[in-house]
Amino acid sequence: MQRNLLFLFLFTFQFNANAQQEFNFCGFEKYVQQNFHSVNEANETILNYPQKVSSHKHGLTDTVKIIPVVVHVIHNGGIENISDEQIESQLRVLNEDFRKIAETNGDGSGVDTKIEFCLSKKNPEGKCTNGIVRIQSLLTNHDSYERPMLSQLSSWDPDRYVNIYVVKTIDGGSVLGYASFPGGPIDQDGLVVVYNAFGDTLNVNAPYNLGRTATHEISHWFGLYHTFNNGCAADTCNDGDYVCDTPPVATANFGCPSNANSCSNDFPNVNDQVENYMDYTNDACKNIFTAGQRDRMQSTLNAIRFEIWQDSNLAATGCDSDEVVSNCAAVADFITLQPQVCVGNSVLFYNKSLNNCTSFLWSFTGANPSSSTILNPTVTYNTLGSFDVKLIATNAFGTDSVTFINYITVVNPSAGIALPYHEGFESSLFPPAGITIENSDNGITWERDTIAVHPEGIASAKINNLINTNYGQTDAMILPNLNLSSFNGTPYLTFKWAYAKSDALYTDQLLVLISTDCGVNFTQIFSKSGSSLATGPTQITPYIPDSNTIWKSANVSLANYESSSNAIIKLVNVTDGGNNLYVDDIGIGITTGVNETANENTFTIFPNPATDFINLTLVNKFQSALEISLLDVLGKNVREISLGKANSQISIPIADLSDGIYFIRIFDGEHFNTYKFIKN
Ligand SMILES: [Ca+2]
Ligand SMILES: [Ca+2]
Ligand SMILES: [Ca+2]
Ligand SMILES: [Ca+2]
Ligand SMILES: [Zn+2]
Repeated sequence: MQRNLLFLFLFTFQFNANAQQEFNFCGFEKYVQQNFHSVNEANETILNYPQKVSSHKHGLTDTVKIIPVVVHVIHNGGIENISDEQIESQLRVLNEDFRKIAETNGDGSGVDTKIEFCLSKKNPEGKCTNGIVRIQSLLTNHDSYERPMLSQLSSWDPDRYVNIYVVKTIDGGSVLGYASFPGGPIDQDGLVVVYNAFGDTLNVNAPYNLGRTATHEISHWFGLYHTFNNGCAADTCNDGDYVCDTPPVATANFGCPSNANSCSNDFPNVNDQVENYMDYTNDACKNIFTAGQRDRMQSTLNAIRFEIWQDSNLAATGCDSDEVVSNCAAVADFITLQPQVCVGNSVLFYNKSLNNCTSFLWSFTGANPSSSTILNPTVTYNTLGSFDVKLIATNAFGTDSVTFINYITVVNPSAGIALPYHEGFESSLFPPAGITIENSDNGITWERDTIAVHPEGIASAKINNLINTNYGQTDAMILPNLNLSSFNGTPYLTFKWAYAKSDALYTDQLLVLISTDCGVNFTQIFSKSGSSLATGPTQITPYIPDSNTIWKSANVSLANYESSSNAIIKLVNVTDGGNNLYVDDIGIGITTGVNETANENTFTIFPNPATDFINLTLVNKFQSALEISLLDVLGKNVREISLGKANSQISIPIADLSDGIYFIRIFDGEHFNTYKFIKN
C-alpha cells in the first residue's frame, strides 16, 4: 500500500524543477544518473564476461537468440492508440536491423548481431495472445520519473519478455524514447517509445519515422551505451562506450553529417561512426552495429539476461515456432491503482483485456454502480469490507471471465489524533512514535541529527542529499493521522527548516502534501527548492547549521482541510544530490494563524532558555488588547495573562513549571503570534 501511495502522489504532481523541455532524443542519460550504481555494476559484469575476448573462439554468437517481446500501448483513445500493423512493422524493423537483413536499411556495413525478436504468442499464463496490451490511461502523457507507474499498470515478467511501452509523449514531448539498462530496478525494466517514432508505417515524424528509436532503445536494454558516452575517452575499450571497435565521439551527432570527426585522440584518427544505431542521427542514417557491440550484447544475454532466450522460455511464450497466431480468444484482465479506499470514495478500473475485445461486462460487489459495460469504469464504495471484482470480456473468437477475490478493501479509519500536534525530534527514538518513513529505494533517508544548532532543543530530522545519487527519489516523513476538526478555528502547519545548496544546478526539493481521503489523493500545500529552499550559503561540504537563527519558518494554513477528522500529512524530500536538508519543530494546531511579516519584531521574548521568569517586550503597534497564553507542548494552557493596550514589558513566572518546551501565544484581536522557549 505504501508503494501505491507513492505512485499516486507522483501521478498527481509534477516536479517542475527537473522538467527538461529541450529535445533530447533519448532519456537514457537520465536513467543512468538515477541508477548510477546498478548501471556500473552491470557494466562490470558485462565487461568481465569472457565472451568479450573470446566470442569467436567459443562460438557463443553462432546461434541466433530469439527474444520474446510484449508491447503495451498506453493511450487515451487518440491517434497514439496505434494499429496492430504499426506494431508489427516495428518488430520487422528490429529484426532487419539486428539481423542485418539484405536489401533493408539494416544492411549497412555492420554485423548481424544474431539477435532476433518475436512478438509473443502466449501471455505469462500461457494463453493465446497477439502480444499487444492496450490500456487507456492519462499516463500516455507521462514524465520519465513516473516510469514505475507504467509497469504498475501493465508489465509481463521482465526475465521472460522485453516490455515495450508505446505512449503519446515523454517529458512534455522532449524525448522520443528511453530504456533501462541490465540489472536495474525491475519496475523500470524495458523501453518506452513515443507512438509516432514507433514502427515505419505512420510516417509523420521524419526524420525519426523509420522505427530506429526502438532499435536504439532496445540496445540500451542489451547493455549498450551511446557511442558518445564519456566523450573522447582515451581508452577505447575500457572507457567511452566500453566497445573497442566504435570510434570515440565527443557529443551526440544529429542529422547525418558526412565528415564528422569530433575526437582526434583515436588512432588511427577516423571519423565518428554516425551510422551507428547508438548515436542520435536520423533514422535513415543509422545502419550499423559493430562486432564489439554484438559481443557486448551477447555478453549481457549470457551473463545477466539469461532466462529470456532459453528454449523453455521460447516454448512458454510461443516463440518457438514461426507459426502465425491469429484468432486468439478474449483474455479478460484489469487492474486498479487504488486497491484500498476510504468508505465513500471512488475507484477507477483499467481494462487490460487481451486480443482486441469488443464488449465488456463488469460486476462490482458492494459498489455503486454494481455493474458496467464501459472500458474503464469508476465506481463508488459506500460499505465497509473487502469486495470481489469480476470482468467478462468478449471478442470475435470467444469470451473470457476473471474474478479477483477480495480485490478492493474499503476501510473506515477511526478519527486521527486530536490537535495540537508537535514533533521536535527530541526523543532518541527515530522515527519518533507515530511518524512513518517512506523510503522506497531502501537507501538514504530521513534520520535524526544532533550535530547542527537547532531552533528547538538539541535534535532535528535530516536527510543527506549530498551523498544521494539516486536522483529523483522521494523520501517522506508521514505524520500520524490527525483529526483537524478537533481544533477550534483554522489550524496551521508550522515547521522550521535549514538547507544549503551544494551547486547552483542541484535542486533538492521539500514538499508538503496532505490527503483527506485515506491517501488516495494528495494535494501539495508547500513546495520549495533551490534558492527558495536555501537558508545557508552554497557549499560543497556537508551543510551544518551553526545558528538557530539561520533556520526558516513555514506557516501553512490548513483552512481547506479543517473539517477532516483523518488527515494524512507528509513532508517529502526529492533528492537531486544537493546538500543536507533539516526539519524541526513541526506543529499543527499550536496556533490558529501566524502573520510573520506584519508583526515581525513586534514582540520579543527573553531569556531563552529561561528558568524563573520569561520576559516579553511588547511593541504594540496596533494598540489593541492583547491576550497572552502560555502553552505546553501539547497545547495545554498553563498560564493565562491579559494585558492592556500600552507598550510594555512583562515577566511571567515559570519557576514552578517542569522543564521542557513551551509556547507563548499572543493574540492581538486579529493575529496569533507564537513563540517558543525552553524552560530549564
Ligand atoms: Ca568505443
Ligand atoms: Ca576520430
Ligand atoms: Ca528539535
Ligand atoms: Ca531513500
Ligand atoms: Zn539512447
